[in-house]
Amino acid sequence: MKIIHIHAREILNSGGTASLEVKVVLESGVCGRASVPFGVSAGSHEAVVLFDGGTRYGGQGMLQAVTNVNNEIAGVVIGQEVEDQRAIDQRMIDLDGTPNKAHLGGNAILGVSLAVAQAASVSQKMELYEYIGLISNHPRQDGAEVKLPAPMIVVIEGGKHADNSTDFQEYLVVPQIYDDRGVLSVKESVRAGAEVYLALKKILQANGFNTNVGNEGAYAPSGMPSNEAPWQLILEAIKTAGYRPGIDVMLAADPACNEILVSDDSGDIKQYQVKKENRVFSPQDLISYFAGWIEKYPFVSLEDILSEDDWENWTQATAVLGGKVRIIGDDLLVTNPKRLELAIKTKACNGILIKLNQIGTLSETIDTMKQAHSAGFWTIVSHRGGGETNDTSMIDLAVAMGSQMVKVGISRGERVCKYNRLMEIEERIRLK
Ligand code: 2PG
Ligand code: MG
Repeated sequence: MKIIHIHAREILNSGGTASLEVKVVLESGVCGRASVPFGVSAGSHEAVVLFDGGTRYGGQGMLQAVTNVNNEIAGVVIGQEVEDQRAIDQRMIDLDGTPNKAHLGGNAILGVSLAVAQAASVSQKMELYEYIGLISNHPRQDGAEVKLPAPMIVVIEGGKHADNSTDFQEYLVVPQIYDDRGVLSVKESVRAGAEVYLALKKILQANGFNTNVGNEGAYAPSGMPSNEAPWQLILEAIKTAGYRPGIDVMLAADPACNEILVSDDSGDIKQYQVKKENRVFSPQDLISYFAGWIEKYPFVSLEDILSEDDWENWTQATAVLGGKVRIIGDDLLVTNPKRLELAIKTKACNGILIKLNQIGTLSETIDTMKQAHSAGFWTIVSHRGGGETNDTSMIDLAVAMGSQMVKVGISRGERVCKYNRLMEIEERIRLK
């Protein structure tokens, strides 16, 4: 089915600035629609988010990216068969001609890439996760036994995602509630996460902390005595909600250490400023610090415990900690197949965070995820910190590719729509 029309427009994102929505129309009249998010603590190796600069939306308008879709990209995509996802993505990559999509903007390219997939799935009368499964040669089985991604829920946030909170960015819970057959129940796991979140609110209040939420819908309490203190409160919340830490509900952390990196002028000596502890950490100090957390608390994974180019120390961290928990690369890998290849070769980590807009097309994201799974890496598909939208394609992607987890906050509309989509998919798959 041929694409006859493409239209991009500016929309609002969860941070009150602009994002981009793309609509693709087929000759049958079928439409596909998608919108793209971007991050606040983005890594420097990500595909470029093309902002307008100037004064509109504080410099973060997307009119140039909109124009790029409606003119240059439309020129190479209109007339193409919508089912040729890979060829369409490649046309846009070639048209862009830069290694990081700086010319057209990763936001412009991804908007089209996802809207094309949406239109194709509607045209084929398939759910998006079924269609992505088909084009990635990853056809999935339906039925009661199917394994779905577990929710990884940020419940306390700091760093760049909140003011006056912790130095580290994300404190997460990973509820894993199983049904009678021993299959993970998304619905019950989401409920457990929500109940822990609600219990945590009361515990924070009882301890004199504010419970306003940050960018990702997690609490952003000011005045935490240390960066470790949130874990005690979270463990208490898990128990108060009636769950067993380490059995029903596990923990995960994303300290986002790239954001606290302070290098010397040469960039050779890497140090990390941890203000709450009044200390400057070396990479070795950080590894020992997080090793201490693993001894004390039931973690499944630690993400970005070092900065984005500190390859040698990542390898060391994974050698020391990677047998106990998954070491996840986010800013280190930016969903990029080349960086992932290096990580596999150097054993720099054993899990990858997946964000569609870090690389900028659906086809490249699928390739990265396949490569990760073949190397035994976990894949965790993630929301973005600041400029999120109500698009739920990331959930369909995680289901289609068999990801271990999805990382999303559990309040604010742009987050809950993602869990609601995951629960809807579970119902569809299990009932078949
Ligand atoms: C992260 C993300 C999402 P941002 O670091 O994992 O939680 O944050 O989108 O701001 O980069
Ligand atoms: Mg991260």
